[in-house]
Amino acid sequence: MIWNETKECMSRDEIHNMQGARLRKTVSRVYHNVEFYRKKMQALGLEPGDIKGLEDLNKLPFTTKQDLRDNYPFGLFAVPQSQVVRVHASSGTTGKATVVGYTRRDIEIWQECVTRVLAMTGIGVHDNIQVAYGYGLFTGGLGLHYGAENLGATVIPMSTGNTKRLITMMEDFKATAIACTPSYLLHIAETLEEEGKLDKVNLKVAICGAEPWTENMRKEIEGKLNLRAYDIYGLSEILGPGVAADCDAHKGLHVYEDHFIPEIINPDTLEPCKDGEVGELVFTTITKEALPLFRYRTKDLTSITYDPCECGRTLARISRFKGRSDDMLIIRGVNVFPSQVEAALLEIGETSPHYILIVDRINNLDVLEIQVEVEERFFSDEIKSLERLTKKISNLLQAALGLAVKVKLVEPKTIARSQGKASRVIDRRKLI
Ligand code: DLL
Repeated sequence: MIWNETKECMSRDEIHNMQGARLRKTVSRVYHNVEFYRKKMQALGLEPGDIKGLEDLNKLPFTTKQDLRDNYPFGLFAVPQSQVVRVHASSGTTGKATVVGYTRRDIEIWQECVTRVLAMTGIGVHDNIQVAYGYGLFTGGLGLHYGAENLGATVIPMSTGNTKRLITMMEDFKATAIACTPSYLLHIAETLEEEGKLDKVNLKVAICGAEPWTENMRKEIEGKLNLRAYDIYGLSEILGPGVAADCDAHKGLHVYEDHFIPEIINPDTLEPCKDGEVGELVFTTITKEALPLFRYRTKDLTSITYDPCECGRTLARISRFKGRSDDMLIIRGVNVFPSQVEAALLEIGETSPHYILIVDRINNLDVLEIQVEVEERFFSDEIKSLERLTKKISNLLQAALGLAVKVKLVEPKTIARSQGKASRVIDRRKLI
């Protein structure tokens, strides 16, 4: 196994000391260069010298996406424009886009983080990797691209847009690895199957992320494509892809704690959660130059453990994401995450991982309908088998969610496929 022992296998004391020292430096630099944080700290009666180490982290103010929007586009940057070598931005479906910036050093660190992830999955200089995340303002494409190039692998910069061409090149260029969203990889698998090419491609590793997916989905992908699939996490505000990723043990994602300090908080009380307890993930960056952030609230829900991993790494691990707090649906008082539906559906052999949740309000009552694709044969067989399967899925989902749901089985290819982040929910209540 290849890993960078000096950074990934330090003792917990060494990690703490390094984080403390980097935090002190960051706080002082930010205080002097970012008016927004200086004012926030002053309002709390804080001087940079009050942050002596990790034990003082919780004195610092939180940062939210709204703070980035309010300071659009470059208001939170801690360096002059001349030192910024790249910007990325989120799509900003609601309100303004969130803009992030990088100095040359930030780009180098980002590259190194992604390189570590790829090395952790076993990718090396002999691999040909298709990067099929979107290139452009989204961090997925360029993030994976430079990390893979830095590692010395051969990059095939596909971006998204043309699945047939991607498959032709996968075959012709003998791609051994692919990086894309898990939902897009399923679509690629489906297309390979249709074209009778599943055994003509030579993929060994997939680096999937940018959206929540379950362990069942990971196994489904591994089985369909006969490869090893890994989970990569990141967000543009903190870095882009490469903040954390899972190793061969698949027992949580290792956080690159030499650059980011993770915390898990209760999103209602803002108090820290115990290790192993699910809450909102919060990050403080400790090496970022252009856009350092204190205690950024990601809205991503997970838990953390500091126990050493069986792979030998000592870095903290966050569990596979349950979803985002703003993805959570509240239906007749019950909290529902799309990931719970996915996990339950994938327990049943006859369904595919293509599903959508539709929430509606009928006669003042919230109703959840789950549409899921099932194999063609259920539609050609006698009607009873379809009814039987509908009943089986309804019972299973009711038990998993604690809520009665309406299940509609649909034919293959009915639910729209996505090449980027999949959209799994239509909430018609918001449209009323
Ligand atoms: O999605 C960065 C990325 C690109 C990560 C490629 C991995 C691979 P944003 O567009 O800013 O950045 O979206 C960040 O996506 O807060 C999570 O809600 C979600 N997300 C990202 N990776 C995962 C993952 C990129 N592995 C938001 N599992 C985050 C679950 C993920 N959710």
